[in-house]
Amino acid sequence: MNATVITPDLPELEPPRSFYTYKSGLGSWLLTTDHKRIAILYAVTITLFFIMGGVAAAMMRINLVEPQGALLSAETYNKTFTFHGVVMVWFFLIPSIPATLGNFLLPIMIGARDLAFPRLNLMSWYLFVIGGCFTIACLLLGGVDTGWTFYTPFSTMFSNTNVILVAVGVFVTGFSTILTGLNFIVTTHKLRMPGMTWFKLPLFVWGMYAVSLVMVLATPVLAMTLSLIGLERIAQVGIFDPALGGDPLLFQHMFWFYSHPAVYIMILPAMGVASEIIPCFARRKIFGYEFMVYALVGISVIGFLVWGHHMFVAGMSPTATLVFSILSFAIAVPSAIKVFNWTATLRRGRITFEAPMLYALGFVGLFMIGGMSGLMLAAPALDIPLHATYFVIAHFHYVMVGGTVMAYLGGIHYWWPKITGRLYSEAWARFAAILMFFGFNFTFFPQYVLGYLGMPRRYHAYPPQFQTLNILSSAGASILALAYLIPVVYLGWSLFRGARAGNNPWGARGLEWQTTSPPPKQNFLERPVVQKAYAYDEPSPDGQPASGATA
Ligand code: HEM
Ligand SMILES: [Cu+2]
Repeated sequence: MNATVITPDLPELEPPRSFYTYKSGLGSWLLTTDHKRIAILYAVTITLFFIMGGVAAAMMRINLVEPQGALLSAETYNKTFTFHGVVMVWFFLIPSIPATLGNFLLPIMIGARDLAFPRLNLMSWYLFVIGGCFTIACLLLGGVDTGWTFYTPFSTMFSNTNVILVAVGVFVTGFSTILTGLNFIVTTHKLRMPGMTWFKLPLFVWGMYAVSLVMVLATPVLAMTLSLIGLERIAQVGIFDPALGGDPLLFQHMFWFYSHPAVYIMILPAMGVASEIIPCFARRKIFGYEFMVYALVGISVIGFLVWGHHMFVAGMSPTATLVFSILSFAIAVPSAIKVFNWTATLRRGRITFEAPMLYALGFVGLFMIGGMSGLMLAAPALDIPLHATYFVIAHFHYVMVGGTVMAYLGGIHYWWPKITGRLYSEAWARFAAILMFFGFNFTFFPQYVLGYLGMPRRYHAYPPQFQTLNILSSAGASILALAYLIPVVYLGWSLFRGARAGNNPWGARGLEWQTTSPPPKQNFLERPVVQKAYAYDEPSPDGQPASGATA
């Protein structure tokens, strides 16, 4: 008797192995269509870009220790800040949270297996890398000295550097942004699991959705602007050059029509991250959920109407100046609603200060300082003397580095146990977060004062009375650099040696905490249970008790 057992083929049910052990080898990563692996690919690449941008920042800060410039010639200094700006904006900040945390978490948070278009997702990463290669090639071939804003007529008529190469790099990356945005929009519309209604979505998903709309609508304008710069440089067609009948103001309108919304591409995801972390460590559902959603959407819409505040001294009409000023004040309203609601969530919460919470609180504080100084700049009477000074540098670093980078790191720490299945050293993580907050203020607060005293930006040398504050700022920058290095060490350690994290180490709510850590390739082994967002007042499906904090 031969009793052969015929096992039925079950192609759907893969063994419950995590997404990064189910297959190995470089090829399985470089050709993956798994949104979780693509998120890791992005995380690795943007970290490399952050390091390159950081080296450029260090060179600038070393140079500015001495009034006559300690390290770089004027020309090299110009190329250094251009490279720093281009890399940090397009190759770090814009992709940071959406491409890494968004890619990893968006499908899981809505109960889907992947994004709507997995192959397009992989292609977005390749476009990103190709764009990055152009930018690095440009650096190796001598660099660009126009600043990351490429203002004409300098960029088109006078600069004899590789403007076109870097424009191509940014142009190609733009496609990556657009495709990611489309993918997120379609995924959020089509792949939510049954029961996951729009108003049960976590605010992180709302943040990804809002930012995707901005990405898809704004980035094409950047692509056009960069193409026109190229055309003007090569063929002198007379779009921007007044001698040929063009208008340099047109360039600024086009550039900022993209680049102001782009700053919201950087900050909306950060708001999404903070809105996950704060309720979790306050053990309380977020205050005013609906208002938080409307505020996100409101910011995305008004974000398209305020670009002119970058051009108050460029020669706009007084009427345009007035309108842009008023609209810029208007955008403070939804931003203030968000800060108010985070604060209200904290009130009467049972707060604990784990590392992700420290980063999130750091984000809220620094974003507020950055935002308030933005209001000052939105008043033309203040902007006219402060424009193109270090006050502006301080303003956008408070928002982008104090805001987005802090939130990004907060998110990395919060979801680290989910992504890797491991815990990191809480003591080191708290230490790094506090050191970073301190180092950050030490670096950038003196720059507000420098700007107020009249030190212009983009100069490699300066009058001696500005030296003390510059030394302070550079000293702070070295502390900040150290604070960025520490997480690299303990997170790297955690990756190989960290204790097992378990599925839900923070006792958090949300579908991503109902699957294993790290998640299996298909995201869930069992069907997760949808609750309303931030149901900290109810027990969670995985057995975590209700928090008891007052709602
Ligand atoms: C880590 C410490 C950092 C230091 C010490 C630093 C320092 C500087 C300096 C000295 C400038 C040039 C100012 C000028 O001469 O006009 C600058 C410009 C800029 N930085 Fe940073 N930076 C840091 C981090 C970052 C990060 C993380 C980002 C973005 C994520 C960023 C984005 C920018 C941008 C967009 C500019 C404008 C460039 C321009 O206007 O041409 N920086 N930074
Ligand atoms: Cu703006």
